[in-house]
Amino acid sequence: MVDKEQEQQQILEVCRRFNLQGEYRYYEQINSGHINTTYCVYYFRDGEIKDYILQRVNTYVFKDPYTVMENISSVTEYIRAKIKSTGISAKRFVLHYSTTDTGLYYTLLPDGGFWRCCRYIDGSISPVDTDDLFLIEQSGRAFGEFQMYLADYPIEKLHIVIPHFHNTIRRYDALRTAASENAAGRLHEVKDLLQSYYELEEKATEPYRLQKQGVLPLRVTHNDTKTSNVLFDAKTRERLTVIDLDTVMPGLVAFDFGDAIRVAAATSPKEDEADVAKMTVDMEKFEAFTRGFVHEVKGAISQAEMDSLAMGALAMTTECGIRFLTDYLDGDKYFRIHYPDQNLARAKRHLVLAQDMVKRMDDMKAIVKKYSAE
Ligand code: GN1
Ligand code: MG
Repeated sequence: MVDKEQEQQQILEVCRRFNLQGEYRYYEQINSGHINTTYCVYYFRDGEIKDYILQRVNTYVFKDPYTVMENISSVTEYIRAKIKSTGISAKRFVLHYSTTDTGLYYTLLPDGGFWRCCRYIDGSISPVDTDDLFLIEQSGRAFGEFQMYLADYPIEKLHIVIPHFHNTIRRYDALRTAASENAAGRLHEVKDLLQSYYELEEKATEPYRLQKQGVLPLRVTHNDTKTSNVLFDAKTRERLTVIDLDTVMPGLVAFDFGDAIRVAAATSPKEDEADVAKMTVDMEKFEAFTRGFVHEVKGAISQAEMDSLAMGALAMTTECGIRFLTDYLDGDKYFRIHYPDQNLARAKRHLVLAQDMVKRMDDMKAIVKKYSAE
């Protein structure tokens, strides 16, 4: 743990190492992510405020953060070159990470902290929980577009930064292990919840099994497609780019689509919504996201992939729910929490949403079909 003064000193040191120019003003912590520690730092230069995003990467989660930065720098350069080749400036449409004097995309502090820095995109916003249909559709376009930018990226170049990340079968195994170990002594509280999640196992693991059978191909995917991981233009509200590229790895289109739906298309976008009675799929939001996403990927993905999208929503909602439940059983070691039972609240919310997806599967599939046929 570092206190406020040490924190400020560390931040100033990181800024110095990344050669941030101008006059330092202040910094603030951004609390929306569950894994890394994120700050926004403000400098004054050429008569205006310039902001930078500094992050201390969580090395409990990302055991080899060097490979994370290799993936990110390679993928962002690839997208930048692609955008530039169309004659447009890529400045606002892809992240730009800073380098140190020695050309590195990271710096290590004496306490072992692994830090990186990127320029904040001017005039951008990233709403954490949105109900806005226009933004939801735009986020669908942003993630679909991301896939398309990387459709011909040499997938074998990517490092697997977290092995078996969206392996839903292993996620269930981890849940069983956590339940049998009962490290935090909380098993008795979650017996019913566990049982309900086990009932979803067969359906939730289907996309993963289809990949193993060779029906669904691996592509370069983002793997963390929350709406809060999209930047929008503050004025036009159109998408600018997707952010949080830590988990860019080989994956299924259905995972990127589905992981987005679990947040973007729920009646409440809050991951820990306590009022579970109101948790259902909001079909208007589902349609908005699908319209955006399918518009981008249509023609480039196979029929089997298109048919798997709605299934992906159920798979990713369930998978994320069991990850929260596993962490609750383990004693909250993985996801950052802001109050004691937050992982439990997250797990309950995701279960109710996943159960509703089972009921609405045919309707969700029909919407995907409608936009893929257009
Ligand atoms: C984590 O750090 P953040 O909030 O972007 C997690 C995702 C989960 C997400 C749930 C590396 O992402 O997989 O879907 O929380 N990232 C990692 O909100 O585990
Ligand atoms: Mg993330």
